[in-house]
Amino acid sequence: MATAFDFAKASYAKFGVDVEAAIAKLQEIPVALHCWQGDDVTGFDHDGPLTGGIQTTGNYPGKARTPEELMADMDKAMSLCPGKKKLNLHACYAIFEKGEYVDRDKLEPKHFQKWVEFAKARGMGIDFNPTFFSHPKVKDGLTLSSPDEETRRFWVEHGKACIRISEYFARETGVPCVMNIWIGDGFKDIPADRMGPRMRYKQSIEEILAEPFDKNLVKPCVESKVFGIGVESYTAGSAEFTLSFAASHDGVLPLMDNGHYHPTEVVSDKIPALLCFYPEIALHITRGVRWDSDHVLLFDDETKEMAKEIVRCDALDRVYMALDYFDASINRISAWTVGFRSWQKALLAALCTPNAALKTLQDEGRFTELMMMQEQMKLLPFGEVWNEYCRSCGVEAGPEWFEEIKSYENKILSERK
Ligand code: RNT
Ligand code: ZN
Repeated sequence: MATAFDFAKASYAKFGVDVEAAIAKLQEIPVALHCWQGDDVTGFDHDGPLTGGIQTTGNYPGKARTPEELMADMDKAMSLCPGKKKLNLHACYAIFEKGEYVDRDKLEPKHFQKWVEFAKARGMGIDFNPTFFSHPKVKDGLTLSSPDEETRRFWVEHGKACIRISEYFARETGVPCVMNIWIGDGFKDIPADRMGPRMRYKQSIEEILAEPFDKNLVKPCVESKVFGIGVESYTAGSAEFTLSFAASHDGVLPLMDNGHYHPTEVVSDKIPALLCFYPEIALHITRGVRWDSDHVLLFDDETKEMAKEIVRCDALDRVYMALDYFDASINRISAWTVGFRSWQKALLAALCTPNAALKTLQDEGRFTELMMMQEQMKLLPFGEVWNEYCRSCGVEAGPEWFEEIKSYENKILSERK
């Protein structure tokens, strides 16, 4: 008897789309899941507040307090998500032995050994981020761009330590490590010198990258930002700064976070622009509501459009995709799961789009028909393809996965007071 999926397959085939090929392809594409959704970007190396102009809001009970809890929570989330995962860590998630502590400039691979074991046991690669915030050595809101040489040096040493750790991750897992440099450095009010901090930031990144590393193993990125909370007037690592830095330094990738632009700018349009010039680029995928609020990713129009661009530029192997959001107002494991599943849906929908046929309509100037067809595509039975994809990955397609969240919350999270 023909199944609902058979009908869906036939509906797509009419438009020349092979949904089984799309499903097989998506199973191979890694997406990095960020550890910091699990504990509101706190980490294990400090007790202070979250700084750097980023904020989590909400006080949902049950946040992870230890490496063991965080790993267990991530495991739970990942077990509910289809697709291939990569682990995304921040340096502040270093794991110290009892009584041990080293500052960020002295971090070593051994402080991440437990994470490596975690990743290897699950067949995952690891991405890494130096943590240039939430630390007493952030001076007047500045790190790598600080005019205070001691401060700047400390953070350069942190960056170098992270290069060494990134290479260790890549060697251990056999998967290249994307190392993303993002600093919150900036000013609340109108600066008297905009170029000075940028020149120092440039010099600092160059000093970090002078640490020897294998370019096939470590992929350094620079992430831009337009503003932060309390840093509204000026950001050292602006879009022009980071793009120019990446363009002028061999092997450095630009990283676009879609929360980091003015509200009418769209990263979906920037992806193909950058792909004209860079062999590889990186993304932080998030959802901003009115500002860079880092809401949980949903299967919404711009999310779909970003995925479509990656797929129709045939760039799934040139774009490193990582999720970056943090919501403390809802169950954090559900937040991870909904966001990861949303990006999987967006990629799957993009892979089930007759991109070549639509491109032909554009190139032949048949814009009336193109509009009609793009609207028509929206009504194809995508839900059935999603169901089949989830089945093929051994996870629940429907809301049944939420039962797992509820019981985990009752059994495990409720014990965390
Ligand atoms: C901040 C940047 C940055 C952070 C993480 C925690 O606006 O998006 O990527 O979210 O490093
Ligand atoms: Zn980001």
